[in-house]
Amino acid sequence: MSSTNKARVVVLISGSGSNLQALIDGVADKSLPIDLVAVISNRPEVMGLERAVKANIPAEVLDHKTFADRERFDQALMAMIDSYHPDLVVLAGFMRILTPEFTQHYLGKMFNIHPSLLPKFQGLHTHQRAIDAGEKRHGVTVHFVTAELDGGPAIVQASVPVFTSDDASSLAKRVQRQEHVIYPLAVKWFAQGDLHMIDGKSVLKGEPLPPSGFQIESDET
Ligand code: NHR
Ligand code: GAR
Repeated sequence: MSSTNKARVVVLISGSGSNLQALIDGVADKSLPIDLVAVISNRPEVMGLERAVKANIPAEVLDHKTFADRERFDQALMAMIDSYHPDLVVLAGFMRILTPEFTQHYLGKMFNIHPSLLPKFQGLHTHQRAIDAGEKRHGVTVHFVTAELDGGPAIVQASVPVFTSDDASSLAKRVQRQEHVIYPLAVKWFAQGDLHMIDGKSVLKGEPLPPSGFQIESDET
């Protein structure tokens, strides 16, 4: 296949970009048939931007603090993204809530990775909340983005054990190792044309996925 008919992917970040790195590594080792056409951060000077530059991917900053309101930030972000003509938009640790106009514009073409076993623990500080709730297992979910925060149809979910010795940081590390497995997997399914959002559900190879998505269980410590 020539590079011109690979799926064009724009990645949105706010921070360290380890999930971005997992995608970059998949492209580099040829396991992920996509073109990473741009990385956009709402925060200047984050490590994810350096990762993009190192991988020769156009890296842009759109600082939300320079906009009067969410609507105007989202309009500018949409214009920037669309200038790259993406097939897929990937939120990878992107920390700004998006307006319904934005999510509608990319409906069925935008993923998020959320560090919990959705529908449990929507929102922020998920690792500490899972520990405080006494959960035996915790994990991460890739889902299509809809207007409902962390509420779009799940694609794939990986779970890990929670140990009594865990704090939020040790648990986050265990979860993040799974993030770097399942995000490239979901992006690959989409790029191959195997994954669609149909009638508000995730459909893989013609089969509707269960509400919590394709399940992966890891027992690594
Ligand atoms: N937008 C919509 N409409 N739907 C989703 O499912 C979204 C979304 C935007 C981001 C990621 C999400 C997560 O995985 C995501 C999913 C940020 C916040 C938040 O409260 C909540 C959820 C997520 C990301 N952000 C604060 C805000 O005012 C800012 C926090 C900060 O800057 O540190 O936007 O968890
Ligand atoms: C990841 O753990 C991701 O699941 C989480 O932020 C981290 C970003 O790491 N996402 C959210 O909390 C979304 N609100 P990264 O920048 O190294 O990919």
